[in-house]
Amino acid sequence: MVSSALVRVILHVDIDAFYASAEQSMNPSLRNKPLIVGADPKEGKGRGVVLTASYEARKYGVHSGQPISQAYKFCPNAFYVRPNWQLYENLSNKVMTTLKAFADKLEQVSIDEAFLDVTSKVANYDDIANLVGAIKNAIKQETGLTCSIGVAPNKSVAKIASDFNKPDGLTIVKPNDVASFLAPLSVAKISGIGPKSQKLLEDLGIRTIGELASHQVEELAKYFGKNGVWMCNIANGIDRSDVVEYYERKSIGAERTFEEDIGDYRIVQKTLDMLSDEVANTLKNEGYLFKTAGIKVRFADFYTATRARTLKDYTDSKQILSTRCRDLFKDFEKDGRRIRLVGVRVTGLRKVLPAQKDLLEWIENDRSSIAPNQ
Ligand code: TTP
Ligand code: MG
Repeated sequence: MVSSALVRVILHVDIDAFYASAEQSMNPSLRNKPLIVGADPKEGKGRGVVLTASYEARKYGVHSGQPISQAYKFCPNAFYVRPNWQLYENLSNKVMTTLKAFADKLEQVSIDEAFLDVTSKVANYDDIANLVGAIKNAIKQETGLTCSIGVAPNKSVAKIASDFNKPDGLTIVKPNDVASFLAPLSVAKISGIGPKSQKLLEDLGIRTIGELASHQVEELAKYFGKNGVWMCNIANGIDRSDVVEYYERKSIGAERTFEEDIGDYRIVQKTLDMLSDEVANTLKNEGYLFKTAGIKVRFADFYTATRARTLKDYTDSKQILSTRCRDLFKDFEKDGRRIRLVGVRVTGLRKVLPAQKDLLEWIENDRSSIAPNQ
């Protein structure tokens, strides 16, 4: 146990070049080679973007988000592969399960990164290297992947630290070293300060986190409101936010009991549409996709029936959900009994992680330029 009850030990773990390393772990002939995961480059004419590149390809200036045509200019001889979502999801799950065993609390923040609170697992900050070594070994053994780890007394510093030395890095920032670690770094290193805020800060003469830390908080609050106070705290190494365990929902549902039992099934169908909308809104708000749609029908005599169907792909589409529910209701269309209650429920849930959300949107917008290989 770390001596002071107030000092926490937080790890931020981020897999190196995740999609590219995942491909390399499956296909040894791609290892140690420039490898680009993303759209088809079509000899420089391809549309779409680079999702990620191996560190060997990054040497040529290739990076995430870059147009694939530009990557092709920089590195025509790289190996180009289309994304294999199922592989990344499986490996991500393995990574998270492996990490969980080492942590008091684990918060997954994207497909390849997580915060771990390990305060009770180590005696002091000098004791951390052993734990981190064990974590790196376990991930390597379970998935073939390497990761970079930042250790610090809070989440924001741990996140900056994991990015400090990549790939296969380890950066430990002891409580007494937080200020000197942060001071020379660009404000852009703070997760939550984007290019817009960076520019505004520059107008105030603030480029480094040290400059931000010593700036008058009142002036920051004037420019950025609450955010100004937040960024000043972060720059001063103050971040009390907890590592929050994910609560994974198993299902999302909604149901309606009619005031009077309903004989007109068109009303029941309309109610199913409304419930589908409700469920789809919850899915979107909470960031879930579903794979199985189900309905429940309770007749006036309290006889209750359910029907469910599993789709080919995960989705959060309102349209697909309501169409499925209407299809499922066809089984009861000829029943004739009055209906007392109907419900819609989706199961087979999967959390949409922020990185995946971008990707889903990207695929949606740009289906023509890639052919996912699954
Ligand atoms: P990152 O962890 O940001 O990147 P990375 O793991 O590829 O490389 P690093 O060694 O710097 O951590 O993102 C994880 C995965 O998310 C990445 O492999 C591909 C995907 N991704 C995108 O699809 N679009 C993006 O803009 C970024 C940044 C990542
Ligand atoms: Mg990563």
